[in-house]
Amino acid sequence: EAAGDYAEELDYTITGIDPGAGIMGAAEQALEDYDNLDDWTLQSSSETAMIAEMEEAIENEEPIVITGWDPHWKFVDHDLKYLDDPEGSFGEPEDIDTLVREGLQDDHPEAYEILDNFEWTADDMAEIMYDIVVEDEDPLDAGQTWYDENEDVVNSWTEGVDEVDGESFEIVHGPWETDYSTVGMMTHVLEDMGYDVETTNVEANYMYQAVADDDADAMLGAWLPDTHGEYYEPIEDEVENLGANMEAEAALGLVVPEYMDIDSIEDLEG
Ligand code: PBE
Repeated sequence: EAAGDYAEELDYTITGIDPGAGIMGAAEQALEDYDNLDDWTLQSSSETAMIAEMEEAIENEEPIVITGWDPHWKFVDHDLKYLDDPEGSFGEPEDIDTLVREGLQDDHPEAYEILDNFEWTADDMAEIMYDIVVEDEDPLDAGQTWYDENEDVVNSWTEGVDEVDGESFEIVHGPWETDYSTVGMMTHVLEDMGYDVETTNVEANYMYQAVADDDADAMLGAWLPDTHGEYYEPIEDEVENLGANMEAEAALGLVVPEYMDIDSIEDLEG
């Protein structure tokens, strides 16, 4: 197969995830930015369905183009590559921020301080994600394993913070394994400090609205400034941003199996 001959085999289709995900907006932007993608469309599904399609393609050594991101477990188990993005449709590596509702510091100063101290790395998150997706573990079990193996890290967030007595605390998160991993871990951290933690999975736009409306106390997966910019900007003044819990390691792009002999989005013919 010559480079770029994949378009027909792929039916001019990029395989994506849930329509509310920020990466879907970036992929739509790429369809506009690249002339060679004029005839292509972005197929929405879910993270689970996209991964299933990717794994089937890999099994048959067939081409596939997916919306991909870091941190993610999929790069551990499969030989994949990001396509170069000379137009910059997918932006630069960004931060993952922690957002809390206004008034949290007064109502739950202990949780506020822990969340303010919370920071980790893409490798940390990927360990939990791997256990969830590949080992089929429950997010809470995978989060507990990471916690047990990284007590020094957790202690650096909780040191000097007083325990509480069964106060309830609600975390809202998106429908992706990045968020399940983070929340699975943080639930144990807060529960060990005496909180009664409830977690709710919602669509991306509602996640931001819930914190702005005080329906939830916190969210831990704000991909900013770009991926979730359209959700964040309208409510920016109604939440408190505690800064990055992961710095400059979150990245988006179009991802293909290594065996496809193209290197750039520009190589996808249309
Ligand atoms: N993601 C994972 C999400 C954020 C976390 C990249 C799939 C998105 O909104 O695109």
